[in-house]
Amino acid sequence: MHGKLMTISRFITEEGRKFPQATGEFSDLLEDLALAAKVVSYQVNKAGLLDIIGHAEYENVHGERQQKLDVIAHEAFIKMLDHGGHLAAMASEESEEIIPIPDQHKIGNYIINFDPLDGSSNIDANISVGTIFSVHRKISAGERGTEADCMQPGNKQVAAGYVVYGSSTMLVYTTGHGVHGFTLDPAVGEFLLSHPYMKIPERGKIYSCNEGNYTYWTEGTQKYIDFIKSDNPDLKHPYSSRYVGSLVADIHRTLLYGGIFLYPADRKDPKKPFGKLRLLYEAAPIAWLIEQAGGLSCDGFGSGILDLVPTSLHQRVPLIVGSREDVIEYRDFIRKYDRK
Ligand code: P6P
Repeated sequence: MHGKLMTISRFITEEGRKFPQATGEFSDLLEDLALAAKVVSYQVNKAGLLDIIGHAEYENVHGERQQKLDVIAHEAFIKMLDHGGHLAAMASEESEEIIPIPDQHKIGNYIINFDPLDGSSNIDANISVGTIFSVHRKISAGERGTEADCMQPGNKQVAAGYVVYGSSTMLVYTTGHGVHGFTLDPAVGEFLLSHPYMKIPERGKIYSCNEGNYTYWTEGTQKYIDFIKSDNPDLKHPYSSRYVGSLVADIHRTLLYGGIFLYPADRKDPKKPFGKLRLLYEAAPIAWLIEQAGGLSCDGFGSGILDLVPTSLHQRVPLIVGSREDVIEYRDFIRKYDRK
């Protein structure tokens, strides 16, 4: 037996003892999340067999055709989380409005923003997909949670993380005391601690972005990408390009191997001037997680992601995130070429 097998429940409890201010309620919420992740993992891994691949009958709130697994994941997280007594409201990518806690259930002191199944357009190609979640304390006065509780800046998060449904299912989270990774052992149905205190390398050798959008990026972003693809002697080392097109898969690799992930603002679609990714349940949790692992994040316009004050539930934001030295180098190009 390699070292002691630490389940996520035991780890959360032991970590909770180190930080007495963390209430038991908070630990229970994380355990509910882990349970929901097991349910979704089972569905995702069985997708091909249970004929739930392919488009659902209708489109989601953003006019995107909703994959059946999207719907299953969305409903699984709601069903697993709405009766634990820890939440006052939820917000999901798949729901235009916030999701209230049913009348018959106890209302708690936290809210959760989540993307139930990010990257779902890749499901048919059997590419890794993921769930992303962000937890805040309720701040509104009334009993029930409100949009204002969900629309807090990333620097107010109390927990954030993702589940990556890949060759194995992993849950990676932070509560502000480091980043910890757990791998699901299907035999026992437990998430076991496999990556304690994860740290992102100071600098990586991989850049990750959709270069098909190059024409639409700002000059600073274009010059940065040109630089890391060049043989400029100022370059610390050559870079490789890796882009899955599934946010959780690209971020998980960036966390483990280092480097930089970019979904910058682009002028491709005037309706989406800030790129494709959402602030509340994609960029903010990812940015906090990477910063907790020693990395950096920015929006390409001079702000850190965690300082952005949300203005709408599903607002989009550019996301540049990764190894400290790589993000600092990117910011230098933005400062040099984009500051008018
Ligand atoms: P593009 C998947 O659809 C997703 O929402 C993220 O998971 C991913 O990072 C991004 O879109 C990919 O977008 O425009 O490069 O295909």
